Amino acid sequence: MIRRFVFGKMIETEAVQNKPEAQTGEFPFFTVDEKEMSFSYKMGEEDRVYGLGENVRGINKRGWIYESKCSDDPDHKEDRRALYGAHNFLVVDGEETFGIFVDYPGILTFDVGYTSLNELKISASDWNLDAYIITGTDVKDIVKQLRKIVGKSYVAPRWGFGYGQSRWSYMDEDEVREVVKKHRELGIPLDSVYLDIDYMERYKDFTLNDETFPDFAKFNEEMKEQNIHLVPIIDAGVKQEEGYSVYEEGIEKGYFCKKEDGTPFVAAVWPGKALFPDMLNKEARDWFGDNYKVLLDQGVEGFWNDMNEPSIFYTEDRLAEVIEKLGTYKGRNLDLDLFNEFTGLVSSLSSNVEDYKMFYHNMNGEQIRHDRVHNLFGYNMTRAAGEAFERLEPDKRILMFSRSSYIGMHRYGGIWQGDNRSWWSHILLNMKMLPSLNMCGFIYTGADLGGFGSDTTEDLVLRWLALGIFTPLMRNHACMGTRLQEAYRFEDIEGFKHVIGLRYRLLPYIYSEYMKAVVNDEMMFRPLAFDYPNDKRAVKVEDQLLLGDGMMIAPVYEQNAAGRYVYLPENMKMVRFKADGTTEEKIMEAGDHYIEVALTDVVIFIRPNHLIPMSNGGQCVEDVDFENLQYISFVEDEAVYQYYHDNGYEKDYENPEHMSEIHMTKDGQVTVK
Ligand code: MIG
Repeated sequence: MIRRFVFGKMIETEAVQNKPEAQTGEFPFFTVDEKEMSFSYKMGEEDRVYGLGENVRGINKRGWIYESKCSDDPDHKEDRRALYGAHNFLVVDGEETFGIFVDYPGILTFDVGYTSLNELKISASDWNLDAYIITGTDVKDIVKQLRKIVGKSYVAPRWGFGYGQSRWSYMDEDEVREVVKKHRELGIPLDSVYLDIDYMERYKDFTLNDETFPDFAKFNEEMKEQNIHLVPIIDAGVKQEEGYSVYEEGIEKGYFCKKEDGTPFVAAVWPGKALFPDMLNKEARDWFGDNYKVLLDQGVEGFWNDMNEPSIFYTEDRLAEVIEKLGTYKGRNLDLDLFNEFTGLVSSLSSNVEDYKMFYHNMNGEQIRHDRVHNLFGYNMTRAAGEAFERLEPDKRILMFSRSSYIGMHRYGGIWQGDNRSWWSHILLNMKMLPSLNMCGFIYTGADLGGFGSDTTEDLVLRWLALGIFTPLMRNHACMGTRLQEAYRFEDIEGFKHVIGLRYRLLPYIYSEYMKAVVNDEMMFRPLAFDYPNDKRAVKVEDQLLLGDGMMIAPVYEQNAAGRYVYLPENMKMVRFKADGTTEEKIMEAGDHYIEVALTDVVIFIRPNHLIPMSNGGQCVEDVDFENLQYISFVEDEAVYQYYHDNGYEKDYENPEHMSEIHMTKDGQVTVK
């Protein structure tokens, strides 16, 4: 059951598509403090709290304070409170089990037993919000109910499930050609190459550098002949430059965010002085979206939207202020205070909250200051794109994922997990975010495999790939200046071929589970707690996940580990895919096991009476045979699998013809219904 309660007058986020009637009765579970603008709930000592989408720390969010405040923060450390997204949904599971979704576009705080161990306190910065209380039979049911009101998740084209190679920065056509050639020559599968900001002419959205990419349409053609999709980045800020048509047109029509005095708000981002299109204004959004046509017309079928928190390096006013202050430091002693003041001052320049109060959106004729709707910007940039794709390419699925997001954006695109680091701890963080994101409707997601910032190592890339082969978005991406980390840069090429190749073999299962999660409003990745709620051990496990109904994964996330401990909540079959092409299968009893996992092994666990459909693999998704399947299975009596199979580019997602039922008997007989 979903109950909607209205507090003040919410600024419409359009996250919820079918709003239930507002309730007038008492707000359940929480104590409401209107003055303090907060909801408090007394948690039972053993209650677990799930959700909040993209954020730091555990699957169980207890013991920290989180914020919904879309932030460009490349340090995904434990002491952070917010990353790029604002996902205001959580489920308390314990003495009482219920979900709460706070539909509120400004900054929110979720104190989950941080200030006081057993208190959950949600505080808003303004008392204008809708709060939904959801109760149901269990956590999965509650999640499903939320998903029902916020709408169906975005569906990526099937080629978007192939392996993608990215790096900031591939500077020109030849560099891209080289990446593709290396993969193809060595037989490392590949489906896409991502273009970062350097493909543009001086970081101008919807332009191409015509020296480095002289004939982009032709180049796209050349790539497509090799089954490679080029996926360019689009940034939120539009360069201020006379004669640049996007800028000129935006100014002429008044589509950029403005300051109080009505002049456009200018901030420094990649192109230098830049303006933010008013993504919250329908006309401006339509206009921005239509600009993607420039690239669609040249054969592009996918994009990633970046810097849309929106990220601000600095503004002119703030820079002037800082420079003035710095001037007053002359003659002072060079003590630590001065040093701290000075470094603090300089670092305060970027994404400063004060700057978010300097500009306005025109929402249905009303001027709304940005900070009140901060968390809707990235969402609406991606919505601009998604809605434009529906207009411009109605019959085609376009790959789209964003950095910043809010619940509601899941209808228009996926997300990637932003600027992680080449740290072992970030494999685990990547994994822990998957179920939380799935809860909020973000199913097409993945992290920068190998790590974005810092130098990576061969073993880290391999181990990370061994997780990445399961995530819908499987992309190796790295920051400029870091160690090169394309698979072919390393020594054990066979190992990389094996691990990446396995993705393509597992695709029938991964794609099918993805589509079912979307169509049925379910989660592709779940913590063990959601399926084994009465198993005291299982509910605490945070480094293993269920993938779909039949599979459990348990990636290795420590350097130099020979394997790891795995907890099995029931008897399962372990399947080990080895680099020499052999597969080892072993039925294991419920309980704890130490599993050896060589650097190029991939180990999965199959639940009883389940089967995993697989293919022969391929060099790209196009090669994969989704019809003549092979199976790995653990059949005690009979296994039944609901297989989703479509052509991967059409949009009739809910057509029942895409479903078939695969039965397998104990002696391996397969029938398909
Ligand atoms: O300020 O475009 O998260 O993936 O490579 C950095 C350059 C801007 C941030 C993105 C990252 C991308 C980078 N961008």
